[in-house]
Amino acid sequence: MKAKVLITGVSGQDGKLLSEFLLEKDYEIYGLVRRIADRKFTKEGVNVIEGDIRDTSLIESIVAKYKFDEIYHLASISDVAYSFEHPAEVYDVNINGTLNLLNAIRKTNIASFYFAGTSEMFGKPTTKPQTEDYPMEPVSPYGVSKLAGYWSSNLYRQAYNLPIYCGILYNHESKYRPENFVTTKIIKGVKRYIKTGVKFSLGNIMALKDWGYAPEYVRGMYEMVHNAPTPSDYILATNEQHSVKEFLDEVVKLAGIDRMYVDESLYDVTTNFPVVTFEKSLYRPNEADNYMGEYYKAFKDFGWKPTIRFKELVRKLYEEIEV
Ligand code: G4F
Repeated sequence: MKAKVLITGVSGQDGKLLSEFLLEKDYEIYGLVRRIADRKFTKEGVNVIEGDIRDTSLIESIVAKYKFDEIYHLASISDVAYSFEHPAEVYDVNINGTLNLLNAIRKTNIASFYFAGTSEMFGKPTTKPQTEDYPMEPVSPYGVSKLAGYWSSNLYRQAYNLPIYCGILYNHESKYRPENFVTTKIIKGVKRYIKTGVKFSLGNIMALKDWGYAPEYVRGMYEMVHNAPTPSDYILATNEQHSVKEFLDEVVKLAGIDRMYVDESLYDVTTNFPVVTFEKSLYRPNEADNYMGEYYKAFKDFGWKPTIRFKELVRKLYEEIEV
């Protein structure tokens, strides 16, 4: 009999990648989708369940009916800038949605439950690299909401002896990232400039992040819940740090643009046209940065390590993302 898995947030980047990964492993896959978020979502091999993670009775009934072997809880509002504009909605979805699932699995014999934590829970670290026991002091409503989900997952793991695994994932990118995330915004913006000559805008390009390739991170989620010696918390990251400006410079180089920074813009030296302007209005009220994650615990416990490093990541994304 095939193992049954539920992926919440199956229409998001990680949900799509994880469902592709688990299809190869012959799982019976169920994916929870909030239609309001993704009306047209279908994927071959995925049984789509429509519903809102905040709907307590729906979540309880789905978990009781299908008796999943594994649940990967990836559903959340994950746009950090949006969380500053709509904190109440973000708390509601990210915290109450997680609680609904945690309460539902208490009544089942699930083999494993994965909670999608994030580097944003660390806030603005003062030292690097960060390990799993680095102080968690989030600086965005999104980070606060994820920390509440993370602590709730830890609490349920301890109090009820549940098989709950928490990933603490640093930025991880793929062709499935929408344009409200900076990697896709930069690649599409530069490609559009080449086609049309139209510039685009960015916010704070000095922010320091640890970027990896998302397909390797969903493999890490699977390996964590299957091969970790006991349910625990694990950082998945690259242990490298790069600024948004470095990412932009790499993309501009791949596009063959000879660049020059003047005041608040990046210019194409050949045409003398601006390619990017930097706008204070796109800065966040608080910038969460200085990220660099130490993935040693994941490597030691279940052999996970990233193989795609910064320059290769940018090149792959540049090739994979179309305008
Ligand atoms: O691509 P971003 O929007 O990702 P961010 O905020 O780091 O969050 C992502 O990674 C987290 C860690 O895994 C996740 F928890 C979260 O859910 C999400 O997946 O922004 C990256 C950086 C930020 O420092 C931002 O201030 O780029 C900077 N930035 C500069 N200009 C911009 C822009 N970000 C966006 N989205 N758009 C800009 O114009």
